[in-house]
Amino acid sequence: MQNALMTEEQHHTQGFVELENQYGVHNYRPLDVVIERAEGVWVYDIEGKRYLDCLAAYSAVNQGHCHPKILNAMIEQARRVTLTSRAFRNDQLGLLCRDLHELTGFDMVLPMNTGAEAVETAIKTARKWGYKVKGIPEDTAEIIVCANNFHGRTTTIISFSSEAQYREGFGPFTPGFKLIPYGDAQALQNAITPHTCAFLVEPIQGEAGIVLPPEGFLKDAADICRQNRVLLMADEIQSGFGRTGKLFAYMHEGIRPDVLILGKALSGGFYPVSAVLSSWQIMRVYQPGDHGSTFGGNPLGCAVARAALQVLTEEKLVERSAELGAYFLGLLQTLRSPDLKEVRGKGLWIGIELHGAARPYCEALKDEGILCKDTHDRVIRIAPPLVIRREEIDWAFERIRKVIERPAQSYCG
Ligand code: PXG
Repeated sequence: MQNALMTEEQHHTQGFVELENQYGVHNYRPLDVVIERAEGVWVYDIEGKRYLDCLAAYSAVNQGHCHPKILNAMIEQARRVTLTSRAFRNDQLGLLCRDLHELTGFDMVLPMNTGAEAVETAIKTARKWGYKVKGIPEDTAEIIVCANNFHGRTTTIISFSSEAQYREGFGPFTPGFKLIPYGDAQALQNAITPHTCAFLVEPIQGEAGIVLPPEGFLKDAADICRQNRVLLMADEIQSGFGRTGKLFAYMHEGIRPDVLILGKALSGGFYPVSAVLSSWQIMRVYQPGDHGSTFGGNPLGCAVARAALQVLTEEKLVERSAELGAYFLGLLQTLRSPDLKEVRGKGLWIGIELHGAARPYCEALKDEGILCKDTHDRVIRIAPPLVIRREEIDWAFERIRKVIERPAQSYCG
């Protein structure tokens, strides 16, 4: 009905932009490209223009858009049963938990939906473990977090954000968090008290602008946590599932967190599926009724996630990310421009840091057929689906070079 009432104009980009601006809340400032379909690394807008997706929905579509195997799993499961609630069991949840155990080595899985919910779940897990197992006095547990963290948007999570805009106007905040500088093991050591139950960290900071910690930081942090009986909780929602060239980014330093937080690519972008993984010793703090979610562990999500994990393994996406990421980074590091500050990354997760605003470059890249997103004002994030091919990287690089090496003044007007 709505479609029939649309004017000819509304079928074009500006029409959709206006519709969204009129009826949708303005909590984002998207590039004005209206996507109507996608396949693999390519997305298509309503005007028929094709773009190479260099954002991959913030790493949720590592397996590529609309992967046929995940799509089939979703359709088949949707025909059988989609939601049972956890009041009953379903024939998919146990299989997903087993698959995750076999892939990661963690004993137990607590399924949720969005990333923020998984982070909230990890926080609750750490606190309960702190009280029940470590013996921290009730309501005094502390969790250490890092400056410039991004762990989601719930009230508790923004309570420990160091980004003013994420907090402004949303108080009062949840207490019990301590901020330290990212990558500073000594600061972690100094911040620990007998009340500390956990250290929550992104092994590589995504939203902060693809920030790699100094080498050895995670290893030192893991040692400090172990020595002080503090849980190391890795948020691999964006860095996980091959993005950095390892299955998980913590593997670059040969460590193993106590709690692993997953989301995004766990479902290949089809459906929100997140999870918290840990050992039996930690997860046994939960009793029936302590925590839950209507959709968490639902059969549709579990079937989709199982297929997404299979694709990751079968198509060797972790290995691809390591190999093609090094290739892409090597190309991008040959870029020359007075506006360019640094090109850094791991696997297919690359940040191009500029001296000025990144947004105009993202607009220009869009016109060249590449979609990417500025982060922290000055960083262009390059994070294509891990199914990208070498020829597609070459294609992208030529366009990125054209835009980056163009004289800066062409972006001022
Ligand atoms: N942890 C990390 C490391 C993330 O990158 C989350 C948690 C939260 O996930 P959910 O599914 O709740 O969004 C993320 C999410 C945004 C935004 O606008 C979020 C992310 C990336 C870019 C934008 O909220 N990452």
